[in-house]
Amino acid sequence: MTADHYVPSREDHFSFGIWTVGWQGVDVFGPAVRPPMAADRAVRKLAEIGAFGVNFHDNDVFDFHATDGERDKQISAFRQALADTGLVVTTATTNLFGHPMFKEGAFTANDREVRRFALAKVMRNLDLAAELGAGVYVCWGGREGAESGASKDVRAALDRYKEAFDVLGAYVLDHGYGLRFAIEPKPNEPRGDILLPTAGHALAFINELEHPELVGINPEVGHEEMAGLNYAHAISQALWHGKLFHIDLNGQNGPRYDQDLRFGAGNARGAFWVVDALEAGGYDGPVHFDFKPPRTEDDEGVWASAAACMRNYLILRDKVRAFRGDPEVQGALAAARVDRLAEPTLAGDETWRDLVGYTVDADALGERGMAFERLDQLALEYLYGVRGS
Ligand SMILES: [Mn+2]
Repeated sequence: MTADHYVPSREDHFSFGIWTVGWQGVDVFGPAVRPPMAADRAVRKLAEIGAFGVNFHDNDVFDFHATDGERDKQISAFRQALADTGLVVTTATTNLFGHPMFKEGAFTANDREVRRFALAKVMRNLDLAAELGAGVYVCWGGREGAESGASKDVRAALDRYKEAFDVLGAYVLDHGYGLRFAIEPKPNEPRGDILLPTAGHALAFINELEHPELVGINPEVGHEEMAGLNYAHAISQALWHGKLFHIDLNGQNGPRYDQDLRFGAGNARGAFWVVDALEAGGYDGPVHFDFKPPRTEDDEGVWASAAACMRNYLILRDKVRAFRGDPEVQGALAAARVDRLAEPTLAGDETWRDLVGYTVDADALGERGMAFERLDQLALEYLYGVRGS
């Protein structure tokens, strides 16, 4: 393949959070290394490098303390940049973590006034999200959690978490907005232990809501991997439930702090299977990146790292398609009996009665090899670049 083959187009539906390229590099040990970036500049630059859409927190566009006049002015500039570039707002979300009032949580804060304000803040941004045409509203509860045992009544916190989604679901339905919510799980950071820590926890929680049909999940590569889990499996299960409303792609090197590397960096082998799972599972939402250009980068490095997220996705998509289309791989899949799993264990007219006393040649079955190593080596050779293009 030529290098030009990996240039993104709008049809690829790549989107970025405004906060990703706008991250100033403030971390626990040091201050900002880059100047603030207005949302409208982020939109214009993202359009230049081939993105299709954007996602924004309310406070990516206007300050927490903005007056109505300042808020309107910032929203107008954002809206103008969208109109000038043709970029769409795919997704929106709320900053319920930055202001000190949220240090102990938002929807599940012990202080009721904090919870009431948090809901009002989300409702106000839902209006803007609907107005700008977003289809998905992400909820990352980064401050919902605890560092110590007695400080948080987890069962009461889950009651309040449910109440929040029930109220917001009613708000969206009463206003006739075409918005659905996507819960973003994360195991820790900034809180010691965050509620709804993994995709599985969030999927179970959704079943308890008044409007479960309005709520799905937004799993992030790094967040599942911080919990030592397999992200491709997480999105495959979410797709199976019909709950993969959105994705946050980035890179991570195993269980450690949230690295938010560009997509394809970090666990590259995992990234190959992520693209494969999205392709195979028919995911048709925005291909969204939630990463942080490292603190080492200047403005030029920010855009190089954003462009590389899309480029790496396209490179991996090519490799995945070549892998799946290779007759030798298809032979290896057949040898591994992968297709046999699609066959129901019981025939259509059978019941448990047909399995009473069922016998097999157990030793012969136990002796059969599965030929998975050959299959996986073929995938690795595509990834390493010695097969295919
Ligand atoms: Mn992250």
